[in-house]
Amino acid sequence: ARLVEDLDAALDQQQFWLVYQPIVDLASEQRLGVEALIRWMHPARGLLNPADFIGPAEVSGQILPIGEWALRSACDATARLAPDTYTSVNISGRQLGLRGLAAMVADALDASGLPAERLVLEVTETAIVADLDNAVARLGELKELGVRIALDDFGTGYSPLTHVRSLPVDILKIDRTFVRNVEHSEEDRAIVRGVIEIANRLDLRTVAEGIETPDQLEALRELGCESGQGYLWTWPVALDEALHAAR
Ligand code: G
Ligand code: G
Ligand code: MN
Ligand code: NA
Repeated sequence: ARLVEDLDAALDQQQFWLVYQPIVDLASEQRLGVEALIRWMHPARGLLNPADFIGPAEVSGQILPIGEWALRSACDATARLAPDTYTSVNISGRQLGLRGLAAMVADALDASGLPAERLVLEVTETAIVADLDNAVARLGELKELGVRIALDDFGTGYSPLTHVRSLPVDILKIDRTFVRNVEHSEEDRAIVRGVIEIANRLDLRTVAEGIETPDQLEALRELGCESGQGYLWTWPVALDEALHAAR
């Protein structure tokens, strides 16, 4: 069967689950939050990563119920198991197009008991720029709930960086393509320095993605990046493991 047909059964049959990766303060290496990442145990194909199915699910619209499930599950798990930790959930461009998005998020917070301050929603520049006026309206409604917004994969989109000035965002996530060679590449350091300068000017927080080595950690600290995530602490794992990997 085609993947999108299998996606229909996947929610009913509980084939999705979430893994979590800690987000740490780079100075102290204390955990600030976790990012929730979806996985699919396909009955025939085995473990599938988001790269295998999020794209098709966006095209078919199935990302809407799947994304809602991911958000509600992450809120429930964090409220129960992870006090003092925020949870960061990826929101797809299709979800951003929903007029009822803020109402759904409000209900997920209500149902789970998770305080709004402990929820971060990650959106990509690409999803925002696809329909800028709508995105600004939806993000504004989400911010009124008290949740924070992170710009994911920052620096990889084609939009001018100046867009960020007019967007209701709180956090810039520095894409791991800029982190991979940060300790060796003056060019990559210049880009990271630029992102951090923008963040400081606009009073935004910074999160570096894909930190794998102590040298990368040190380079990012020197550049003034506040927080980060990566295999240096752990790859995405069950929530209780993620909480132990970074305290
Ligand atoms: O989990 P990986 O570890 O493979 O994640 C790859 C990408 O898949 C992430 O950068 C993120 O953008 C996307 N992704 C992961 N989980 C979700 C989810 O619950 N919803 C959406 N829309 N995207 C997700
Ligand atoms: O939402 P987003 O695209 O940012 O999701 C983060 C992606 O990066 C996930 O696919 C996650 O598994 C992956 N990832 C997390 N930490 C590391 C890391 O240290 N190195 C690499 N190569 N990938 C990572
Ligand atoms: Mn993300
Ligand atoms: Na990213």
